[in-house]
Amino acid sequence: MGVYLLPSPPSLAVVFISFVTLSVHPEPELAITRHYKFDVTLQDVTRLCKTRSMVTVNGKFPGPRIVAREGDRLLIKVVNHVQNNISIHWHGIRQLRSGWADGTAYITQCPIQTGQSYVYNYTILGQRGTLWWHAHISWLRSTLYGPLIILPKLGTPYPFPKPHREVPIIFGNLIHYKKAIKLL
Ligand SMILES: [Cu+2]
Repeated sequence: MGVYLLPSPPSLAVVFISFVTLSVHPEPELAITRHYKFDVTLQDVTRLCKTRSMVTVNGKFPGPRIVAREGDRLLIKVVNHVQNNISIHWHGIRQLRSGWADGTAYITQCPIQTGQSYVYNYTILGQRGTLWWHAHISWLRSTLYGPLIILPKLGTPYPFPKPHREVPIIFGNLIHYKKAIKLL
């Protein structure tokens, strides 16, 4: 005949420690997970009176802005609809224990091939301010880029008087290839 041991009930000490832990940390976790989707497509874009076909994210040039708060987790699904291989680098983000999400093609990941997708998954720790994201393969970064804005945690003030308004400004370099070739 076997002897069956019933699991013992939680001791008073365990119950007490759990109660103390809940009492010390009554605030809910404020960090959230934010979802973005980047569709990489070819798009006709007109700038400086010229229209050209370029690789874009969601048809925008510059690309869409990402906004998060310090401590948030970002899940960004990148879907490649163009003929080029793609990877997106999150410039300036410290990839702490998420190096595979850095986006440097052939270094931390294989590029995303035509018709394929990849979900970048990382948490922003100890950083705030305005950074940017850009393609990290070939010269695609010339048209694939956009702002990455990290706000302070809720309830944490800026280290300067709160601005009346914030407007991200991105500098890019648009080359009209026909003229450039003629100059050569
Ligand atoms: Cu970069």
